[in-house]
Amino acid sequence: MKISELVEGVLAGRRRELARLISMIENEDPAAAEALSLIYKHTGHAHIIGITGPPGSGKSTIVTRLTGEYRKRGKTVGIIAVDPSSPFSGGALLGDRIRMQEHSLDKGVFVRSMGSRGHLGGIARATSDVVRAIDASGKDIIMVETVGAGQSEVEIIDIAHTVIVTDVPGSGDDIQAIKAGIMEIADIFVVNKKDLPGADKKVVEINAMLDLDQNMGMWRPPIVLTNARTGEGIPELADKIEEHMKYLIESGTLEKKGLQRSREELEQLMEYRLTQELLTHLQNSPEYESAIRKIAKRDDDPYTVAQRLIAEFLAEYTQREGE
Ligand SMILES: Nc1nc2c(ncn2[C@@H]2O[C@H](COP(=O)(O)OP(=O)(O)O)[C@@H](O)[C@H]2O)c(=O)[nH]1
Ligand SMILES: [Mg+2]
Repeated sequence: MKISELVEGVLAGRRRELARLISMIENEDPAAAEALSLIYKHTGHAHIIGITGPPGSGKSTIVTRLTGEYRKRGKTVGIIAVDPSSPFSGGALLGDRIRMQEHSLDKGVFVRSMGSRGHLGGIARATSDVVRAIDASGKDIIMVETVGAGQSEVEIIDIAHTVIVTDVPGSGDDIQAIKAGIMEIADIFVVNKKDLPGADKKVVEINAMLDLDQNMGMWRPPIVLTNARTGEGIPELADKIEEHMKYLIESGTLEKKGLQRSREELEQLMEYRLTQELLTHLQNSPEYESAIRKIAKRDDDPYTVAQRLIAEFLAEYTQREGE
């Protein structure tokens, strides 16, 4: 398939082409970058929601329920389940897939699971590109589920407009307790499994913690009680998510964050490209190996050599561009 056809299919919202592009992103196919650059202008419309929290707290069930709610409200939905432990087609997500089956025949829903192993640019980079592909395909809402067990849930704030942190009753001191670092990234708290004892106590605990937060801005994260099994509290959660987006727009936060993200992304890409160009250039230069040997023998120091090599490269690069 030609890139232009692939891009056309993604922009038309066709499932097959979207799945294909996501596989290319996953496999770090160089053609994916070309497609991503072509679709970029068509992104930026979806409300991206991150959902993180301890394993078993009900994230996948909440995502499934929210999907139903959004479909009722006439919105299309994309879902990405990021599992840091299992490879892409691993068994851990099978349960999620079965649960999502009620939506699997719905053309307004697109579901994808991602393993976080084997991404050179990191899981955040790959996830961000996959979100973009789904965004370009015209989905109104994109939900990203990550397990609260490492770097991924902190990286989710770079991608999501709204971060939901889930917890369950009675998880105070045991291993289910949400780490402080995750609490700080929450825009909305969900205390799921409200049918279990201790749900109200959990709300009190989170509120007490929020009262102590010195860095809170204009938005105080609301706490929503849900029973994701029955769907109780899910419409309220969808309302709070919408309210948060309204806040982001009206406070100017959305625009500010968009600029910040564009700056960071551009700088990361430039850094990567520059380094690649420089290293390619050096690989063909015989002096490079001898410079390394000199550093190892203490005949030269890496600080001076780095500065010299970059200066030489830039001079040559500028000359080459000018020709
Ligand atoms: N009692 C109860 N169980 C729930 C609720 N929500 C989810 N569960 C169950 O909790 C288990 C873990 O849910 P899952 O959505 O896979 O959690 P995840 O690991 O955070 O994605 C499943 O067996 C769900 O059926 C709830 O509100 N109440
Ligand atoms: Mg899950």
